[in-house]
Amino acid sequence: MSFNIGKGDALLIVDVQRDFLPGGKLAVPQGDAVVPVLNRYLELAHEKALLVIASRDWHPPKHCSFRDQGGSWPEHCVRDTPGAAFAADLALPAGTEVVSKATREEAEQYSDFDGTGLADRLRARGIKRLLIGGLATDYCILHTVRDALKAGFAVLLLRDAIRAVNVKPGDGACAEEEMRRAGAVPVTYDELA
Ligand code: VGL
Ligand code: ZN
Repeated sequence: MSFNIGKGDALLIVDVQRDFLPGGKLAVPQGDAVVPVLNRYLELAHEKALLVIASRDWHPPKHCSFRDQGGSWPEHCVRDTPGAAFAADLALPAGTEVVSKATREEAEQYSDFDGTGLADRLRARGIKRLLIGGLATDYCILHTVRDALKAGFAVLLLRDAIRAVNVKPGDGACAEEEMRRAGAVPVTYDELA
């Protein structure tokens, strides 16, 4: 199958931040494994002149999702701290557009589209399809993919470039199944290149 990657496509890299990698404050198992794969997708994006967007979880110090504020996560991705930085080895190009989310104390925002204006920004650029990878499959990837489809974008889910938290075993697999049913097309690098 040919996916004809090019005009109208954008690469959306979700939350590949140090706190989500092994050793980080909310480490996703094997979260670091997405980095070299995403670097290959970034090379493809460069070859095909795709827009590249990188989102980041960008919490204030007392975000409601943190356990000591009554939430369910350890403190993570506090804005302007080293843990909130993108993975050091992720080869984001100079023109990468950054989307910051969950920036207000009182609101959780797992989706890159929630309150960020991202859909309109993409439409204004003529983007019709998104290649989506990053962390974590069962949270920010799931919510972002759902919203992308609802907003009318086609989605290629980069299934070799996502990893799950798996609070319950199987959460990641369930999320992948839900995204597929909703219309996301799972692909691997070799199928695209
Ligand atoms: C995420 C848990 C808490 C994510 C963000 O980026 O998937 N997960 N905050
Ligand atoms: Zn978070």
